[in-house]
Amino acid sequence: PIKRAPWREASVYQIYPASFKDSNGDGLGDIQGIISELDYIKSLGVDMVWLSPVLRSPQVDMGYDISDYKDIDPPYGTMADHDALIEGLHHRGMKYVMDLVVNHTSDQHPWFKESRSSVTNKYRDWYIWRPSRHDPQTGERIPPNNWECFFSGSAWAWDEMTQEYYLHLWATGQPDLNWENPQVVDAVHDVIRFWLNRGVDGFRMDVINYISKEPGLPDAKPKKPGFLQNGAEHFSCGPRLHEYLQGIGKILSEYNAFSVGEMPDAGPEDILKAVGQDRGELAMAFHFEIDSMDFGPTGRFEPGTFRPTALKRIVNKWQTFMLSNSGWNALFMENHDTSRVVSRYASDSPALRTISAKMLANHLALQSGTVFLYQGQELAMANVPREWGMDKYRDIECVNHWEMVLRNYPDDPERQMKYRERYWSVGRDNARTPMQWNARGPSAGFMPEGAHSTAPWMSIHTDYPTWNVVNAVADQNSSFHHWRRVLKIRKQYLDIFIYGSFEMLNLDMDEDVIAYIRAVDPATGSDNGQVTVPSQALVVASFSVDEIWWTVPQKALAFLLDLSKDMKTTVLNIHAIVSKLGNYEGRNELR
Ligand code: ISL
Repeated sequence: PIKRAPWREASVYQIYPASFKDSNGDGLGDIQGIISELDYIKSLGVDMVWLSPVLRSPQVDMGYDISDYKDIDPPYGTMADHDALIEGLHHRGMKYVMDLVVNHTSDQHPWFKESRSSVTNKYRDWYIWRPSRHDPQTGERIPPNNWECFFSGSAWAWDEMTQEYYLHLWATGQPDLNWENPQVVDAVHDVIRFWLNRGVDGFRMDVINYISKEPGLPDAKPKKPGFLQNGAEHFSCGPRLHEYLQGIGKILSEYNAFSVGEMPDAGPEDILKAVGQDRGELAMAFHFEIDSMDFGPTGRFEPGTFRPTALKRIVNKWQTFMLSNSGWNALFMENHDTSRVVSRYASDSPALRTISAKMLANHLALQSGTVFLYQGQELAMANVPREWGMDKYRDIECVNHWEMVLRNYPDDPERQMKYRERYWSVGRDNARTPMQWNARGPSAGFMPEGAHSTAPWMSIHTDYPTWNVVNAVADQNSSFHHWRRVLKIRKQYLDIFIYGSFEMLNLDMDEDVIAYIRAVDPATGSDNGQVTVPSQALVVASFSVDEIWWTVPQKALAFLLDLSKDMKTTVLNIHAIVSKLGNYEGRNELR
């Protein structure tokens, strides 16, 4: 059975530092800005704060390209600011989670500068260098394999000086580290210890399942026309991954540190190997089956559609699998790489936007797992305005893709429009517009009053006069207050919502309703083996924009009517709030 642990009960707030709050008026969010809003964060009732990277970086990929693992990037602040942030969090009883980006570094990192300087340099083998191949027909130089970079083009960059290619699964400015080299492993361990010694409580580990590549780096199987192919089958959860994770896990356990791995392209069995409670690796990991549900078969910008029934199946699979195998889920629907959930999965129309945010909050946060809430999600922030021109998009993934589209399809306005539609609906820029603190223009309180000679690094969403922190905090019916209540209920009834069992209802029915029962599990449930009352909860979420009828299954009806008055109100509130289903009136139907 699953052992109790504070991190299972925790909820985590993710901050995207560039867009959270700018304290000095340079248009970029910073650490002092975060410090000034710690009470706001605390008021949500979260236990930990995860910051996307603030370490030294040329910012090719918003700090996911690190050039010094032991210093703060000056636009974000200083080491002293960072220490003060940790102290401010600890003072308020919250923990600090740092983003650890060690699949790759920046090409400006001294290790890489050394590495590329000559084939005999002692850092050469810290990265993945290979000679070129030649096309048998044309004799032209071609890369060592057909892997495609996640940000368009080949995953190999040719280096003129030493006449070899280096591997970069992400931008050319993000060369992949060679974990086969024990010196790299030691260097990463050193970075981990450095921050743990400075008061960091744990790490979110960027694409950590990509660190072990299959020896020989074989060509990827063709999945689409053309030379370049997604090579994940050869670098996701590679042969030495668990050895590397155990090495990290050992250090983490010395410090009792928290960990969450980011693991795209990994299924439940793979992730369980990293998060099973006796594995000594990670506490939990993000999977991307939900996030990629509405992507096309060959990538984010290819058309795909979201269906609640597909979501239902994925949720059911991960919930039951982790619970029955003593693993653990990291629950998220929004982060800095996604679009906004109200726009993406429900509705951001003025009438339905708040209820959509509440519905999604309940659906997500009452599942079994540790909950991750992304900045602005609590405000029901929406995707960027549809009419935005491409000049407003900032993300390298989107910008590179758009360049590729213009290059390859200059005379195909229809195709161009198709992709622009995708940037708007699933592009990463959607989650990156600055936080909207108040209704005051021009920066919605993101920048200090009177400091508007510079523009914010990314445009503010035009809906800020209505959708902002001041309004949300003032309105008890806002999604902000709803998130507070859900995070509280989750902990108040932790035998149900955190350690309880999970049962999906009507798995193959109800296109638009996702309903599940959480119940105290006598095996893990309570410390003394006694089942407390209430012991079960029904969570119903309707993804329909129209009013619909839903029949409460008999087994849920029985305990619904049985609940103590208090819990009944709570549960009914959950219904009323979450669902666009109206009030429960003692019938076996919810409207
Ligand atoms: O862009 C993606 C693939 O199309 C995303 O799914 C994302 O890049 C992937 O989940 C990995 O994300 C992490 O590593 C990237 C960085 O750009 C992301 O911001 C980060 O979260 C490379 O470091």
